[in-house]
Amino acid sequence: PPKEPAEEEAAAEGQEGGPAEEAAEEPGSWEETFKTHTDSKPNGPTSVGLDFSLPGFEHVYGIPEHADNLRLRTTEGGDPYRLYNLDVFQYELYNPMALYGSVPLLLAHSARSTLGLFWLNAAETWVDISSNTAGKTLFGKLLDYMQGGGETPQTDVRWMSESGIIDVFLLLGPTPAAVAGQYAALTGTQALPPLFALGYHQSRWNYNNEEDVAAVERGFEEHALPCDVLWLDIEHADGKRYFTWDPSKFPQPRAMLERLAAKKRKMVSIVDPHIKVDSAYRVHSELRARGFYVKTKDGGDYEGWCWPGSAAYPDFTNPEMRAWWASMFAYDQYEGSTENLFTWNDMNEPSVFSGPEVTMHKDAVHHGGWEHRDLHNLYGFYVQMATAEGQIQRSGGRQRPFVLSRAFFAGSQRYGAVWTGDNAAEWEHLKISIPMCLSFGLAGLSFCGADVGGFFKNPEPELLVRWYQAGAFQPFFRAHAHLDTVRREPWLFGEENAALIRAALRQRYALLPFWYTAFYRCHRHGLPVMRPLWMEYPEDTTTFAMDDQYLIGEWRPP
Ligand code: MIG
Repeated sequence: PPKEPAEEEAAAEGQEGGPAEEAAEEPGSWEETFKTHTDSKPNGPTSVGLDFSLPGFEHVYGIPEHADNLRLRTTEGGDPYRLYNLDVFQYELYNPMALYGSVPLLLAHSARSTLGLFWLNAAETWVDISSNTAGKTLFGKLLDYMQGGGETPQTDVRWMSESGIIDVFLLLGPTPAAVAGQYAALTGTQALPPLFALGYHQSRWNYNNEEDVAAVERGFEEHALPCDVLWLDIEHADGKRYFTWDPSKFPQPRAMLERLAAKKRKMVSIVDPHIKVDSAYRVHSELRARGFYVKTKDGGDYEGWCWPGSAAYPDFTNPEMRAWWASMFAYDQYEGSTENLFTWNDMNEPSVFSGPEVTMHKDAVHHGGWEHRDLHNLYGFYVQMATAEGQIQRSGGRQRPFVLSRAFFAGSQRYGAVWTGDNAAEWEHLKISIPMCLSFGLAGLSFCGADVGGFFKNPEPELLVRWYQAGAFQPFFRAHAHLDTVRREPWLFGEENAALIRAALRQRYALLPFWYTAFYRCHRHGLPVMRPLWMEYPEDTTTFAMDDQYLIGEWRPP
């Protein structure tokens, strides 16, 4: 919240003594420039932080999203792990840099016990991890003594956030399952997906028109490949005006959806949160008239450049705006939509092509006067929340929603699925999909997957086949590909490869009741659907750094 005027003066004049004065004079404290961007920092320099010492713990996990091993590394001498939802172009692997989503939950595990640290702060956050045996706390030294003089390991964790308050929850376990339950009690459990959503999803950027959709569906039928859902990316909308259809490519969306429904198939269309600034576009004119857009520091509607050209950003932190957004999914509001149409929320970090680090300026202003800085990592969470609410409402509360989101925060599991964003058709990306999804699961996000086949580049046939075989055993199972890639529907790689992919898809469908039950249990108890081995065998130290094996399903209660 804004500072008291007295505090502001004190800080500005450095009346609090030496350090405050230095801080105030440090370049960038009050106004910072980054490339061509300026952050006005009207509240001056702020930050909160806290150090934790974890005597007896050597292995820490969690704080997704990072493209890294499941077991976190120490960050000494390098950058800390960063939590700041960003639209990253071609992300690098084994790297602590921020990606699309953030969950500030860290788990520590040893053969004796497991605990969690939940740092509830949605501002830009950094986490430093160091292994500390020399400068131990008294408790650490006592542990050494109790264990007969041997050196017990200790991990130190430093949390730092740019703004907000210190609000931290210590989850004392002592078992992995107990920590998962404690975290679920705070943030909720995974929403139970509708059964179809656990089947196979076929996506690409883009299926070009209604004929293309029909031909792809026919391909699945003719090759006896099970598939429940076809996806439409941004090109389906009229000039990237979401909630509309391109009139020449998709002139009869309702008839198309009914044809799919006749085979019990579903469709997902993308609805992004950047809204084209165009007074002839009803979504825009209503949002503007109701004052529902995020504002600049000077009070005007915040505008940035994105897919539609000039775009504004609905303020999803405003409950009235979310109610309005939800109402847009009513069948008479979203024209051409039907019961079997579901939603994909992309670009909700939010992505702003013209903004600093491709996101929103931190001094933009939200409902209640909060700066974007204070709640950045929550924006995407609220987009998915409002969209899921819209789907529930349109069915009169009778049907479960399905919404895929790229950005997320603690608690996003209550609103649907997440995926690992723009990976690449490379073996290393297939490999890292496992620890990335395991890490999501530890942070409560059980319904997660990676683009099967890899988003960027063209997979060689063996990589595609292997990716289907792996993806069939990950919770969210969707093939997806970039606009510029070669078409890769499973039958395009010869009969032998199609047969291998068919076998993988059938394995998935043979186990569908098993997946559904696993999700039901997760929904009830909060234990991840896809789990690292150490959760099941907490005393088996050989499992603590495993990235390439995991368990699905039955959980024996502790
Ligand atoms: O700037 O909608 O991660 O899955 O196909 C790219 C187009 C925007 C990024 C998503 C990707 C999607 C693409 N989107």
